[in-house]
Amino acid sequence: MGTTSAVPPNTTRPAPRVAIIGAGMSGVGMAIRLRQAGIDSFHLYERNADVGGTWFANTYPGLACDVPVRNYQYTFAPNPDWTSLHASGPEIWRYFDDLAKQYRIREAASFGTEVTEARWEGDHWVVVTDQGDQAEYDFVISATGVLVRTRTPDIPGLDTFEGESFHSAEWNHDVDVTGKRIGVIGTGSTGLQLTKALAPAAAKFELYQRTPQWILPWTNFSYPGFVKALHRRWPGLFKWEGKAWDLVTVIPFGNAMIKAGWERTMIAKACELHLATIRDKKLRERFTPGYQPGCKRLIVGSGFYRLFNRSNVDLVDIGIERIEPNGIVTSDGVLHELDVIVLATGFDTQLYLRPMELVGLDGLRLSKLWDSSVYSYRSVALPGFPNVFTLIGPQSPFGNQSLFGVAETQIAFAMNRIEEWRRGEFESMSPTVEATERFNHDVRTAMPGTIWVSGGCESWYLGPDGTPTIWPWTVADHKTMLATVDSGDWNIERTGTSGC
Ligand code: NA7
Repeated sequence: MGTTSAVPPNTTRPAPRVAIIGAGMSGVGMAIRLRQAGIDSFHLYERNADVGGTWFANTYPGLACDVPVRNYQYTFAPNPDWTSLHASGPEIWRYFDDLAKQYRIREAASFGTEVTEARWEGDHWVVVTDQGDQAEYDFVISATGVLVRTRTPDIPGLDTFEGESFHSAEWNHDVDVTGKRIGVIGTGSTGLQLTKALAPAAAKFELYQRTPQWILPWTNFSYPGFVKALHRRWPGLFKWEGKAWDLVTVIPFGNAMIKAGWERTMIAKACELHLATIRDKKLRERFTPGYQPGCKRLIVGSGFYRLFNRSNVDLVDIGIERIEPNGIVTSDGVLHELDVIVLATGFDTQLYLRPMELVGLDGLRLSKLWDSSVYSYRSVALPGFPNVFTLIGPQSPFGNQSLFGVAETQIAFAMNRIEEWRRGEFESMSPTVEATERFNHDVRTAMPGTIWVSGGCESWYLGPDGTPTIWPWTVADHKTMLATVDSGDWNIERTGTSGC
């Protein structure tokens, strides 16, 4: 098996039929790469009504990305017109909208359509949807995302609340929250952004905190017009700015997550100094986490703590006992009367492709393979499922990284295999069980040094047995491990062979 070749092959083989499941960041990226390679025989399936994934579904006030925007875009489709270092949710969605138009993504997509099953039929896949359609493909690309299925807390009486209540990812824009009594449950990145956006104009704002979070102080700034003009005139500047942000943020953050060292110390110090800006000692104690910074996904931003000096803003860190028609009752028996309750309670992060069923070689089912926990081969493939590649699937590098860079590495891996197939170099390939087990053994061995294990917290990175289901090395390692195919790790069917 070779490495990269974007050159169309000298072969009479028909173009590969590719099903892309999900039209979010990674699915759209894959579709663009296929178009750029002259392969139009692909189809996207998307359960939302349009492209964008997370950036389509989430529309809550204050939504923004905490990764510098020059690193939060495809390197093969840079945008010179970003308005600020940290782009807002609507601006990121417009980026996808523009790309969808430019690369005719929507005409190759079924929206409002969920894939329920994909079956391997010996030499091709049959993809079945909830609309009753089915179609045949040579490859299945899973691009189903990670922060997708909302997690609704199991609080007694939630359904009896007579005000407005919704999850942050299902924002109800018919509700005018200005001047209302608002309770936000959850203190992740979403809870922080909502607090900054809603607290100033609320009659009363209460943030319900179960676990305090570390917050890295950070600021945003706008790009002046001349910077955009420069970027348009000399697109090469993007590379330098992207590389600079890589050096200042992406690489040190990545290193801090996986091993002890100056990066971890520096990030911890910055968070501690930020916390120390709270003058009121009692309030500071209530905001002080009991675990190391980075163990839960680090929150990035400034201006949050000082909002709690306002008379209309309160931190509620007494447990929630139940919800009544008029508001939330805490375990001290106090009823907090509210008009709106927002559930910023996160996502079920261990589902990935599920509830979709994949049926692979010898009737192997994904639900069986992932019975006790999700896993993969090097974050891109699954044993027993030929010609399936996963983007932003289990064991991808997640901790405070730009998922664009991660997805690009995985897309390049899938594209290289598709180009090889196009040249007739193989019929189907899937990683061996042994190689997958070896990879997972290496992952488990590397985990204890990571902040997600040693940091002493519960987080959405952890699988059911408490082991993180994410990549324990650097993004550079991820790139290296996916630059080539270790052919001994794969069952490869070639024409006229029964595997090697
Ligand atoms: P997160 O980061 O998963 O945060 C969810 C928050 O909701 C977290 O503070 C949880 O507390 C809290 N939570 C969850 N269930 C409950 C119940 N039952 N009661 C009280 N509090 C609860 O989700 P976000 O949407 O903020 O961010 C998701 C990702 O988006 C983020 O990591 C970035 O990648 C961007 P806990 O800490 O579990 O005690």
